[in-house]
Amino acid sequence: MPVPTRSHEQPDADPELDEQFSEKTRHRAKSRNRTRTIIKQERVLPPNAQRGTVITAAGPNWIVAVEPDKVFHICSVSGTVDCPHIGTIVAVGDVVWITPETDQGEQGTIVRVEERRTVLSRKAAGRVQREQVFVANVDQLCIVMSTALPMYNKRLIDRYLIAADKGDLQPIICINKMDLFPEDEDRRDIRSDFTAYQHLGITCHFVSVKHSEGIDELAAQLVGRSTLFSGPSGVGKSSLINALTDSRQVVGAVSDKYFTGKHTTSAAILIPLANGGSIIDSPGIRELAIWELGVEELPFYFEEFMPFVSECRYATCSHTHEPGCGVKKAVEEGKIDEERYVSYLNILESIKTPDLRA
Ligand SMILES: Nc1nc2c(ncn2[C@@H]2O[C@H](COP(=O)(O)OP(=O)(O)O)[C@@H](O)[C@H]2O)c(=O)[nH]1
Ligand SMILES: [Mg+2]
Ligand SMILES: [Zn+2]
Repeated sequence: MPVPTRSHEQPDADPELDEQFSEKTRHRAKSRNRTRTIIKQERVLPPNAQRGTVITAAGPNWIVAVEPDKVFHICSVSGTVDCPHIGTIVAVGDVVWITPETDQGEQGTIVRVEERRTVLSRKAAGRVQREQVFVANVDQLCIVMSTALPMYNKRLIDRYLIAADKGDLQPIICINKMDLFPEDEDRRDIRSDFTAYQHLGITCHFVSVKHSEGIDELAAQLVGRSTLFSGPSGVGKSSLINALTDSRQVVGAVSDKYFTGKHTTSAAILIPLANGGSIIDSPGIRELAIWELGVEELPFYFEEFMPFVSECRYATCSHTHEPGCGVKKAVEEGKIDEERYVSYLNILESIKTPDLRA
């Protein structure tokens, strides 16, 4: 294995290489769009309707764990689904009502989608303004990155933090592959690279799945809650989830039944935890364009800027080029983390010139 190197260069994301947007997914999304779904609100439920949770996608259909015994049903979405939201009608984690088709095995039709408690979403790739919901109703977002191969991307972490804040998810940061840096000095460097986040009250875990390091501490934070694991591909999300749950069994059971061959993480999948709560494994993402984020509201998502904003000479200060900017002064004096400020500039730029990213 090559010796990993760490550099402070943060690559800019490339939406075209996004794992989630493989040609296959694109094709599937296209054919899914062809069938029109009419959203009707507060339709009366059929008497045989049953409630359940969407655990993963299987082609154009959804696998729903139906209460009370969590029996998997493969479900299509009704052409006249009763749904309180537009855009992504069904997502993993959604609580839905289905009408089972008992004579044909465990199949059904989703007739109602309940209101979402939380969402993690982004602006969908492409020119059309559309929200893409990754997952609904999770409590926590565990942002997973690795020390190297690939090295963590703080620009992406800061985008995740905004998406979590908007969608009401509690963020956690998890840096995997600590085994690649056995020297104390390197480990100290890596940890100190995250002090700005610890100051913001975000728990940072430094773990190694390979050496079973830090896994118990992370597991303790997951009990009784639902947690989405998200990050670029190759950082060890699936390995980590295997170490924390019997996900192999769940993924295996779903794959045997609904997929021919192995189910790699091509869609998000919800895995229950033995002691309460659940974990959601998801495909790697490289790009996170935040849905509905205005230039004026952006500074509010950088909480640590707030005490200095009142010192700006101009009330409309964008904290970029203006003279007498309190935020820039605080960055120069080391009171605001320079890298967080770089993320601010980066996101501001992408809001102003969305076409460059879309
Ligand atoms: N050195 C090292 N490699 C790891 C560790 N965890 C996972 N990997 C490797 O990283 C690669 C990607 O892992 P995977 O779990 O598929 O990542 P995912 O794409 O984020 O789900 C695999 O080759 C794993 O064996 C770790 O703690 N240390
Ligand atoms: Mg994976
Ligand atoms: Zn300013």
